[in-house]
Amino acid sequence: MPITITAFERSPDRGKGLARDMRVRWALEEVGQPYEVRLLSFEAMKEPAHLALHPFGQIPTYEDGELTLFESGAIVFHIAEHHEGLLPDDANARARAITWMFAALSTMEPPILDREVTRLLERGESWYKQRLSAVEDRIRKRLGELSNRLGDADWLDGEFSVGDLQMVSVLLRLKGSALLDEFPNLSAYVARGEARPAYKRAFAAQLAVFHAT
Ligand code: GTB
Repeated sequence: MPITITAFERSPDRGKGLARDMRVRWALEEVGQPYEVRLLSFEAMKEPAHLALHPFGQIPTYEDGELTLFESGAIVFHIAEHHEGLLPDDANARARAITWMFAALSTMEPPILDREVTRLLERGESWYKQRLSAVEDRIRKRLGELSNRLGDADWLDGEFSVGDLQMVSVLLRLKGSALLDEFPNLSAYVARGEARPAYKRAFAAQLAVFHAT
């Protein structure tokens, strides 16, 4: 049985590749593992068959033989640990790549998610502008720190790793915003990620779903 992941039957992002199956697809493409995709409607995600795989009724999930996983971070980490290509061999470099993966998900992504929630759900509030500005300041601070660390390097720690895959995926949520444009080295870093053949294959695959449905 091939690896099977789940994804939106009809992604609300209309094929922009922002749903989290994209990170899993990208990781699988980087390590050269074929996979199948089971597409789910919002209704199907909340049905018992899917809840048995994912307690929160979300995508993505990952099935490989007897193993079922949920949480894109855990899935991508599992793929990186079990296949060549996303983690360095040297033990210390490997630990640093894992650190960057966590930094992407637990330091960079939360304020970026806050911004999305604010823009989506709080626009009508009297305090909307102040809140958005405060959230954007928090993001700007983190981007500045990341930009300083990256400097003029291509990737965060030597060769491309799972840390870069997650960091680029998180920063892509800001693509097109003035925030990312304030940091040209980060914009170029994101563009380098998008230029990887594995990213392009993953992106095309999720876009094909949007066009087909
Ligand atoms: N922490 C989990 C993970 O990383 O796997 C989060 C999973 C998650 O948020 N899944 C979302 C989902 O299933 C899809 S990706 N939502 C349906 C539900 O909860 O009922 C999040 C997402 C959705 C839409 C966009 N978009 O339109 O731009 C971007 C990201």
